[in-house]
Amino acid sequence: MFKKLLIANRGEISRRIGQVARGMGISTVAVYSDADADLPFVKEADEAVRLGPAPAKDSYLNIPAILEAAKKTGAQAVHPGYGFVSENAEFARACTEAGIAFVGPPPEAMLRMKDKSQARKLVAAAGVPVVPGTEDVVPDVGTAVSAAESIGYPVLCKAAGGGGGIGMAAAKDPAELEKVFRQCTDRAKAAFGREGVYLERYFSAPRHIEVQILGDHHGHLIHALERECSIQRRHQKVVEEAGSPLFADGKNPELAQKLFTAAVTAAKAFGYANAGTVEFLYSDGNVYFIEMNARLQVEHPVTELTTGLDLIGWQLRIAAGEPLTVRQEDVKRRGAALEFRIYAEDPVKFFPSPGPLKVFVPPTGEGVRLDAGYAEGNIVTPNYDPMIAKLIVSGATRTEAIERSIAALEQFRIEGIKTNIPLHLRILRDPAFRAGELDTRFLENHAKP
Ligand code: MV4
Repeated sequence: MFKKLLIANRGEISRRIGQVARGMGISTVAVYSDADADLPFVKEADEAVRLGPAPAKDSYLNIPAILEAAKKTGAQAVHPGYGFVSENAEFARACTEAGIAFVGPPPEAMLRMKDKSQARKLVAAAGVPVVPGTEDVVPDVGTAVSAAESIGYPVLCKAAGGGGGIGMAAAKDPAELEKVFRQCTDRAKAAFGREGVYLERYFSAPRHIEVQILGDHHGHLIHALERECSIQRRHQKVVEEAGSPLFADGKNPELAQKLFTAAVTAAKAFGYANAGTVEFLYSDGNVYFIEMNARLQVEHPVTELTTGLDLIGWQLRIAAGEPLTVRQEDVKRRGAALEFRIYAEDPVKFFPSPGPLKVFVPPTGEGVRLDAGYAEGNIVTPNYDPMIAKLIVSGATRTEAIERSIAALEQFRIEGIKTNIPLHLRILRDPAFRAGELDTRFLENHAKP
């Protein structure tokens, strides 16, 4: 096992990776920007190296500075967390070339899933169900209109270089598609420097279900069941859970099996290793692959709490070349878990709300875990994502997890900034949420103040 790990991230995920690593006898190196010097993840690390000024491009995205910090401290491995450099194949390659293990998938696998249109084609050829759509990027409006004729309207135009919903636009007829195709192409070029777009049939209110994957470098790859992440706002997840209410009490067993088989087949088609997530849409009784994420996800704790798997521990062992000794038949769900992303934002208007954490008293209780990036007295600056903590609550049943969540969120004391805790409580009290009736439009229609 590595003796020293550099964590190329910040906040709660840096802290969490550090805790797991130190618990495995690995010494940790935090890297930080000027804005973050006083945060817990810096203080708790065995060593800390300043990367640069607050802007991410000068600090957490500054690849030369990160590599320099790793070399200077003698770190044998780098864990990138999520966001920032986590899905950057060049960074992964630069680590390997410097003799430092990258805790993540092989760069070749990352590159195979980077172009979303190529990724679709690759997994479809392996037999994975994909949303009906074009096999490649669409070269011009005329081709788009004739392709849409056979896909059937409404269609969704997506940027091949994108992912996460950036640049997506739906069209209900050929006239709208002509407009949307140009718009989507222009946005793709502006956001990703590449103009390739592809078409899919548009589902108006799907559910978002994802499957956790773990694979080693010896040909063993398993899934660790599903998470449901349908409750989002502007492509930012708000509440995530394991398992999906779609499969509660043994419901839809054939569909669940189809989903897991599709996820494992997709991951193998990409030549995947380490921890990753395969994303699907559920609509009208079917699941469809949309993309794969080459990283540890924000919401990985709900999988950890319901399967007993130590995902970060496995990431480190796999990166060190150890075999994954967990067998597929050993992965069983016990209970349910919910994760609430606590954002520094107005709970009604959703404006960011940076400022000093004058009071920060997290809840305690049975099944309650808090992964926080900040402590009382810290200042939440506007430089990065507004997520300040994740409250993760588990129970023997979804209902028990919900009741415990309400108690925990009511107890959570935060003063100095506004947070979305009131929104979480509205969601938890919503009858549709409690019935497990979720879709990606949930917040448009429910949990209103
Ligand atoms: C879709 C879709 C409907 N139909 N694809 C948004 C993020 C990106 N990863 C995929 N997304 C969507 N793709 C088709 N063919 C609706 C969404 C979508 C969505 C998906 C998951 C979670 C929340 C969402 C919110 C709005 C739209």
